[in-house]
Amino acid sequence: MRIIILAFFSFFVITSNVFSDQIPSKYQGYWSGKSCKFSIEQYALFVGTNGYIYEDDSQVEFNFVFPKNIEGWTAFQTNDNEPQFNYFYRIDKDQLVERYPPENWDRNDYSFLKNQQTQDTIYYKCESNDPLIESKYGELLSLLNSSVIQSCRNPEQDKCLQDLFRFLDVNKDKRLHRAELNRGLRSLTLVSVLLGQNANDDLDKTTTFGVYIAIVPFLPLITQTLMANIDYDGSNSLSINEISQDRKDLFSAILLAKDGVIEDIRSLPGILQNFAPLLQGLDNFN
Ligand SMILES: [Ca+2]
Ligand SMILES: [Ca+2]
Repeated sequence: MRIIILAFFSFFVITSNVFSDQIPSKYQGYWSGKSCKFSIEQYALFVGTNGYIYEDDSQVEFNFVFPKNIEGWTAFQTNDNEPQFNYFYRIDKDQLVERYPPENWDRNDYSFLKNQQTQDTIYYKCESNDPLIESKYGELLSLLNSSVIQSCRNPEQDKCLQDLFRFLDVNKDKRLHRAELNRGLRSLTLVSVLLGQNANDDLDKTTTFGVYIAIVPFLPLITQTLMANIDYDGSNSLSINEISQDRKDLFSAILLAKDGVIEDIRSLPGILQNFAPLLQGLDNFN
C-alpha cells in the first residue's frame, strides 16, 4: 500500500514542492452562474482547500494551487512550469471575480489587476454542489477538501498514511474493504488523468473522460494484488497496521501486477497508454 501511496503522491511532489498555505475559506466551495445549475450555466468551479476543478461545455481543468496574495487579489498559482494556469480572484459583493492576465504576460507586471484588460468571469456562490458535477467528481471533491494533500507533502510521514487511510475508509470502520480501495484508486487515477491532460493541449474533456473510464476496469486488479499480499489475517480487508508494513515481496508482487496491466493496456487503443506513466511511477520504488 505504501508503494501505491508513494507512487500517487509523487505526482504532488512533482507538481509542487511545497503547499505553503490552504486556499482562504472565502473562496472554497461551489461556484457557477446565477442559477447554479450546470445544465443551464455550462460552467462551474469547485474550489477546495488545495486546488480546484473547473468545467465548462468543452473542457475540464484540475489543478493543485498555491494561493498568493497580490494587490488585494488571490493568485491561484500552479508551478513555474505551467504559466497557462494563472488566475486571480477576489470576492466582490458575495460574488467571485476571476481575472486572467493579458496575452503574453511577462509575469511581473501586475497593472492589469488595477486596470482591467481582460474580461472578468463572475461566479455566484452555490449552496450545494450541482448533482451532475457531484456525480462525476464527488470523490475528487472530497479529496480536495481532505487533509491528505497537506499531510502528504512528505509521503514518509505517518500522518500522510493516517490521513490517507481516513480518506479511504468511507464507512469509518477502520478497515479498508475492496470497494473502498477501488474508490481510492479511482479518485487518484482521475487526479492523474486530469493532471496529465494539462501537458497535452490536444485533449478535450471527452477524450479525458474516455481515458479515465477505460482505466477504471483495471483498478480492481491492483486492489486484488494488494489484498492478496497484505491482508495478513485473511479478514478480506486491510487495517492500518497491515498497510503500514513494508515488505519486499509486496513490492515485487505489485510490480508484477503492474507489468501485467501495462501489457493489457498496450493491446488497447493508443490513448489508453496515457495510463502507463502512472503505473511506471511504481518503478521509482522498486
Ligand atoms: Ca472501511
Ligand atoms: Ca486484514
